Amino acid sequence: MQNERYWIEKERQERLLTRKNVKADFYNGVFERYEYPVLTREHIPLTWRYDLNPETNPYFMERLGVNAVMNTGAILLNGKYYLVARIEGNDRKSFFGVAESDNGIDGFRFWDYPVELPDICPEETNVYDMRLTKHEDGYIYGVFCSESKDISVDDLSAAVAAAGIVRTKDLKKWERLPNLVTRYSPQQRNVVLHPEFVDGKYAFYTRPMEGFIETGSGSGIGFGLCEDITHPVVEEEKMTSLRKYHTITETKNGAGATPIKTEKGWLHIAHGVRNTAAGLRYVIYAFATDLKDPSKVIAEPSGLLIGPRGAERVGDVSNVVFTNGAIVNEAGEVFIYYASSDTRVHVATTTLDRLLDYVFHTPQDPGRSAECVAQRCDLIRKNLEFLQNEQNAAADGGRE
Ligand code: M1P
Repeated sequence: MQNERYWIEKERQERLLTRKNVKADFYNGVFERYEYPVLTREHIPLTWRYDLNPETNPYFMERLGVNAVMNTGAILLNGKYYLVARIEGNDRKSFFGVAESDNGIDGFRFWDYPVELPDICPEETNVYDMRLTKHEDGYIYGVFCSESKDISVDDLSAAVAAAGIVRTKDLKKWERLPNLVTRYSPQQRNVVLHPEFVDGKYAFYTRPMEGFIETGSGSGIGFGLCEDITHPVVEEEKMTSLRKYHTITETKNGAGATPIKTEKGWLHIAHGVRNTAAGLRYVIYAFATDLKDPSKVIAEPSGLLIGPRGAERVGDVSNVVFTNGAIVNEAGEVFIYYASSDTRVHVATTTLDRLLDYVFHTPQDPGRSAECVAQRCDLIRKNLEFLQNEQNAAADGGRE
């Protein structure tokens, strides 16, 4: 017989899973925020956490607790919205789970089992942050961070980050390929596979790093080509979106969602990091690259697209928003999945038209306060003139 508490918890979870999401009272014209996160640790099935047998779990305790659900890869398949979430156990190890929804804004439910990745790297300690790419070769690729202990130094917390690669057709059976080798970057995180061949080769967005946390001289998001995805090597990385002094990318940045193809260019939704007295602050920004040369930035609006707001600001790693997945549906609606403070997952919605308008018509960062204030005064002057003209036209209309 089930423990009575099971039914209480089951009912409570059912209320959470069936709760309708509603647009939050937030407006900036660019995207909508939502009242509720789309995934939290409370969404994790009870069967993943509790031993339901009262003989072996008389107190109905969580035996394998889950600490956080965050950073999700995202994909639309056969009209359903799928997130491949980073799930962090109480033991700090992350793994992946697939959650499915009919509409992309609520009702996400995890499948019965988490993803069991082929275990081909005995030294791999942790895996996280999968980006899903529907590639023109017919596979869905998942590129994720594969983390191992750095045994070359005498430091217990030293680690090495590499890009792990898996591929699938159905998110159920996963084939693991060797980790990506980047000839000149000792560490890699935030690696994303471009959905199309470039010059007949697989193309990766990379993030050259000198250390596990610090990018060192790594100057931004990199881009490199790879001949053979089954023996993935990137010999050369050139730079795309750069880190810049006194901007949201000063400390580091990294590719996020798989780039979205539009008639004006590839749309990228990435993250930028700056340092503050309160620690690192992660925000989400957007830019576009050239359709023929996806490494060439052709538009980069000033500042952040999504920053941590309200309750999003607090969590295991506070002051962080991070994305590694977005979905565009057939109606041109865009769903940007982002985690806040490494704790839970939210959705922001917009449309392709609005995102393109944002990316191509938001002014660039001129780089200095004096020029930023001139840029703002120019906007104000034009607005005041516009309002005056409107007023004049209304007054003229009244006189006629
Ligand atoms: O803690 C914030 C994020 O830190 C890392 O991002 P980056 O490599 O840019 O520093 C990632 O580990 C990410 O998972 C995490 O959300």
